[in-house]
Amino acid sequence: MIKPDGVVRSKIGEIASRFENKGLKIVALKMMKVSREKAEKHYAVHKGKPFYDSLLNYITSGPLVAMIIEGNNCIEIVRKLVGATNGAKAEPGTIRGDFSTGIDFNLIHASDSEESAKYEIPIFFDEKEILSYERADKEWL
Ligand code: 3AN
Repeated sequence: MIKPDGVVRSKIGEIASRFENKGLKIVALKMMKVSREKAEKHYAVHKGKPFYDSLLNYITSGPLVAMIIEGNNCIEIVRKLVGATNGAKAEPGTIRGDFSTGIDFNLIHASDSEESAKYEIPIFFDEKEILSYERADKEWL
């Protein structure tokens, strides 16, 4: 998910292209403004933490771009490309390492396990919005 700061900072193309360039496949993508209710469901694991309210305000502050990405070792690779939670600590070359200076606005969210992906995807997508196609360079990936 490209969060609202990624959208207003015009990083949608830059971020999506990092996943495409690596060899992963975007199979669903949409821009939306999430309701408080959806945001609460998405960040349920953080309920009660000191940053929970500001996190919800941030994520509902403007449009975001939700994506479903597929590929070999997808979760491991995506998390590596995203970088550490705190942009100040994230390695240069990662999305957060290149564009974020802290933890409050870190441009992107990525599921950290298959289990969390299975929980998060239906919050943002209907089954019919997930499309099937082959990348033309599939044999090389
Ligand atoms: P990640 O997005 O790297 O998986 P999580 O799941 O620990 O990190 O945290 C979810 C989101 O909550 C982060 N992307 C960040 O926006 C916010 N967050 C996490 N820890 C803090 C913190 N200590 N202070 C402020 N915001 C935080």
